[in-house]
Amino acid sequence: MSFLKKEDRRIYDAILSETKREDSNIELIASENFVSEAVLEAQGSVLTNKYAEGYPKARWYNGCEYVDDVETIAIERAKKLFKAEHVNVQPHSGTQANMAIYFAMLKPGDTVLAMDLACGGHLSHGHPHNFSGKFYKIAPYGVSRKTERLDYDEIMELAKTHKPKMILAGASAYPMAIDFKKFRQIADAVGAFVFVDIAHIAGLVAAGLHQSPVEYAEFVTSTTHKTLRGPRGGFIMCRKEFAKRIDAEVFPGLQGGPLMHIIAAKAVCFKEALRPEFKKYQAQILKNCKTLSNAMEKLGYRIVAGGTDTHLFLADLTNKKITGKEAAAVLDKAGITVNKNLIPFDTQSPFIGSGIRIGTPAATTRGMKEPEMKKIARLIDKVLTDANDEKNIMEVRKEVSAIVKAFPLYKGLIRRLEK
Ligand code: DSN
Repeated sequence: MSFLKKEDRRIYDAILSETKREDSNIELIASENFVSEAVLEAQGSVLTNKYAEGYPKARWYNGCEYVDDVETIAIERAKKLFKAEHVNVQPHSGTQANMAIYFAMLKPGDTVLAMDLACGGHLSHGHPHNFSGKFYKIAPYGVSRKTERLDYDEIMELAKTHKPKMILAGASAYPMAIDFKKFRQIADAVGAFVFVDIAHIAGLVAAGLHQSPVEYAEFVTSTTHKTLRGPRGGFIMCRKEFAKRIDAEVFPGLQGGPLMHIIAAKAVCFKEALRPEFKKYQAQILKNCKTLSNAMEKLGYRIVAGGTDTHLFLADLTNKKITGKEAAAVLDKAGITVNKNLIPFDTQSPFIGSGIRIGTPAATTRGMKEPEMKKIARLIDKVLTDANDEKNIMEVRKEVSAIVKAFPLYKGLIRRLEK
């Protein structure tokens, strides 16, 4: 970053500090990860200079021969990875990918059955302040009060009552596997189509460690930056019959020029995800998540839904006499990053939350395994048990530093940036 250092010291300093923060903390935010240096290089390339409105071989600008190659490669790799009939890699984000499905397939006021944010859904699945909640009639489904898991019989009843045009499956804070085949059956019973958002579990799906929705849903969207470990962005998979409609909705419907540097980085991410090592990585995410949640359960934490099948779990802190907001703040001080989260049927506001969401994709990328997960559970407990004791927090901070030192992030990057 020698040019940046000379040109804009404040931004250089912020990037350097963020690099150090990422290196020195244990990252447990379930939706975050660390991309490869190849992904970083692709997204930091001259492709950011190029306008390429349209699609490969059908652009509005000239000089697109190389970015055409990039986009075609990204599409082909994503199709192979997920066995999808059609892929659009242009959405700038997961929410924009989702928006394309709503806009292409529904009219304002149409009914959508989607998972309630308070039970683990996502803002773009119908939150009243999001476009989805403003333009469409949302019939929310949650989880069972008893099991805190999806109750497919109840979802079937809701579908029969509300007769939605679209049924949306997928979540951002649901720890258990989702049965997309059951969603297909529910949709068929009421004549709806199925849209699945796999942003969180895309890496697990790609690795064959979670049921794939591709054969059951007309539309599947995802981000590339969570378990999939690529650049920040979105993409859409759909059946061939909807290809033209979806592509036209993304461009010119919702977006102008695609971010070709990000599409290049998505292509690199898909290539990495097609390798056998990626499957091993995803399997380790799952082992780490189970180990960490079991260890926390042994320390007296109530684990929402009784466990995890995925890369994340929710710890209910009610019996620990600390809120999610307080817990996340004090853990951050100790160098452990998580986020506050609502638990199902929470009595706290979303700004406070009774729980924390913990995920293992990023820590697993660093090479951490089961022994580190057990240590991390003990450290989380030590912080939360004595949350007002600064000395206690600083002791944990030291232990965190010792753990991360053994798993350096981007070997030598900080030294190179400081040159
Ligand atoms: N903000 C993301 C998450 O943390 O789950 C969802 O988009």
